[in-house]
Amino acid sequence: MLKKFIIVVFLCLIFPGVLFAQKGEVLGKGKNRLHNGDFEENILQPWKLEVRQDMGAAAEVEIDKSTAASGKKSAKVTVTVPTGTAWHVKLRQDDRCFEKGEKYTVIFWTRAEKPRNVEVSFQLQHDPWTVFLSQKFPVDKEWQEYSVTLMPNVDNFQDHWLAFHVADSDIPIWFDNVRYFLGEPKDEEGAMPKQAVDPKSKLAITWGKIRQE
Ligand SMILES: [Ca+2]
Repeated sequence: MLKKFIIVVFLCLIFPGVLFAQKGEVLGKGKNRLHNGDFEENILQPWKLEVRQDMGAAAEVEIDKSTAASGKKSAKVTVTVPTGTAWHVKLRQDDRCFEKGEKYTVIFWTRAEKPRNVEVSFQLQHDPWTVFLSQKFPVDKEWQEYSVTLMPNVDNFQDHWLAFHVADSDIPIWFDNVRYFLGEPKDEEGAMPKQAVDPKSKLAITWGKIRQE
């Protein structure tokens, strides 16, 4: 018993992610509903990389210490075999929450080895895989900040994911400083100081159509 306890404590010290809940919570305005959005720990969880090998895709993800929009690390996704269909590889965080009729904002930083696109998606994490919102953004070689604002017309408790779809290109892409909160960009609590370039293309969209994928 003591041995088991020591092992658990040891794991918690090595992997701080073990210490906090990984599922999204219903939090007040401006409070971040994502975990590990800055990729500063040497773990990816609760993010995961979904690779649809059955569709021919191949990809890998790593915590990259060589570039960051904030802190010292970011997440690098390399699609080694693209399929032309972005959602065949997705960096996603499951079990998020939103409430009907409220405004939500996701802010993230991204850059790529060469110009390419990325698709941001909010999707029901089981059949019928309802896409609550999906939006494509152009990504450049320099770090840039993007924001997406949505207003869902349904409640969702720990039953959708936020995902970045990248299988349409084999150009490596990095993500950093991802946040998801109730409110508009101005409502964010604890916003981190920007140490990268000023956002060149801060894009905002509003709630779009619900479609099936
Ligand atoms: Ca970081």
